[in-house]
Amino acid sequence: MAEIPAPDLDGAGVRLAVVVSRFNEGVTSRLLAGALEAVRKHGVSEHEVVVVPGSFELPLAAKRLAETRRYDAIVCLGAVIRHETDHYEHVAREAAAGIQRTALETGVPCIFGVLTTDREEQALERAGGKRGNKGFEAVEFAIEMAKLMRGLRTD
Ligand code: INI
Repeated sequence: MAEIPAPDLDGAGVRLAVVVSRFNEGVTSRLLAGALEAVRKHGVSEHEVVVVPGSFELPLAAKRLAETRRYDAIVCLGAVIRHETDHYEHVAREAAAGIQRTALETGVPCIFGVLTTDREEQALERAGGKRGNKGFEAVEFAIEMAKLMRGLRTD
């Protein structure tokens, strides 16, 4: 068995943008609180918070922010909760695909901090409830990826 090294989570010198969706605000405000707690805990040097109406809009805002080259990583936070129609499927799929495409097209890590659940209760459990806070975790992943990408630079 090989040991996987722990991530470098020192946020000194790291600049992050956090894009958060207003839709399902009862959940996303908790994700944002978790994200900001991680920003403070790990000493992230700079951060900006940008609000979009829904998770479907996360990729476009993330892309614009990535293209400024002002950020080492973009954290995308949202909560997509299943309702009676298949609207959920479209929003969740496009948010996930768009966020990944933005990362691949810009070379700036974009972290998928979007909860996709059947019920609000399950989302709340993962937004500071008994299953942790996906927003906090998303910032830690962003710091790890920012550091990793610096190390992998070819120029
Ligand atoms: N947006 C979400 O972030 N979560 C949802 O659960 C959701 N649902 O289920 O409708 C949702 N819809 C709005 C969507 O993200 C767009 O803002 C809207 O379609 C306008 O483009």
